[in-house]
Formats: sequence, structure tokens, C-alpha cells
Amino acid sequence: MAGIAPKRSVAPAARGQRFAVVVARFNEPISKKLLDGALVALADHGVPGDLVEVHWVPGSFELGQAAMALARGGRFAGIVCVGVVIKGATPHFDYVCSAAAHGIARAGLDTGVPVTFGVITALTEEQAWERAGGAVGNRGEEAALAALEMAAWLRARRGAPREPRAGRGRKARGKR
Ligand code: INI
Repeated sequence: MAGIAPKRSVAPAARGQRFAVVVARFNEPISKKLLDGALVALADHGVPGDLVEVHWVPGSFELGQAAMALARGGRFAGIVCVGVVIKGATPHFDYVCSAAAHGIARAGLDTGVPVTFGVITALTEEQAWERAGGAVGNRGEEAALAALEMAAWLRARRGAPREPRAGRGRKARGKR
């Protein structure tokens, strides 16, 4: 996929909000760079290390299951998933990418907790390094910013006062 992630100006997290980062160990030297990018972005936005839980899973296929379990626990304002899938000679890549994307999306949709996709799906190892803090950015950092932004967005929606419904207020009743 081409394109540059938008430069976001993301507001700092609400005080005390906890986040989790789920990291796939496969291609570990590269996924470690994604984890670092995510942790720096969270720290830069008011989420210090003691409010971040890091969970390692075997591969990107497992990211969705771990994210779902963490989201169901209700302790996190957002969950960042990072992993690195690199295409080989067989269709395995497609199955792992598809399972990761669907699992991560489902964890967020089923629980209402923002769960974001910081998974590199690369055709070559070089492409993967470029997206892990190289020339094309850091997908872990971008996913952390997306989690922060969605956590703030959901908080604002949940905290917003309800719209008064026409004709149901005190004044309306008094005029009957
Ligand atoms: N997992 C990855 O995160 N990246 C890969 O490139 C990869 N490849 O190439 O196979 C990979 N496979 C493991 C997979 O995610 C599961 O851990 C495994 O199939 C067990 O369920």
C-alpha cells in the first residue's frame, strides 16, 4: 500500500489512562523497533512506561486473540498491536496477514476498546525495515497515535451530554 501516514496532532492521554502493546515475536529485531516506536509515542503523549503493559505473542496470527483477551479485561483505554509479516514463497503470508487484520479489527469492534493495527505486511525484509523506523516511518508509532486519538474520541463521545429531546422537558410539560 502506498501513502504516508497523516501527521497527527494528538492530544495527550487523559491522566492515568492505561494502554497495552501486543507484540508478535516473529521477525523480532524488526518488531522490537515497532514496540520502541509505540512506547515513545505513548510517552510523548502523557502515558509513561508504568501505565503501559507489553505482551509478547508468538506471531502476528495470535495478535487478535491476545488483544481480545486484554480488551475484555476492561483495564485499557487502548491496545496497540504490532507485528511484522514478510512474504515468502507460499501463500502462508496471506493467511497470517488476513488473520491478523481480522482478529485485531474484531477485538476492537466486539469490545468497544480501540485496538489498532501496527502490523507491517511487507514483500521483502528491506520493505519491513523501512517501515520500522526507516525511510517510510514507524508503523508502531503510527498505531500508538491512532490508539491515543481513538481513546480520546471515544472518551469525548461517552462524556458528551445527551441532546435534549424536543417536547419532553419541564417547559414543554407545563404548557400542556
Ligand atoms: N508470523 C509473523 O508475525 N510474521 C511472519 O512473517 C510469519 N511467517 O512468515 O510465517 C508468521 N508466522 C507465524 C504465525 O503468525 C503464527 O505464530 C503461527 O502460524 C502459529 O499460529
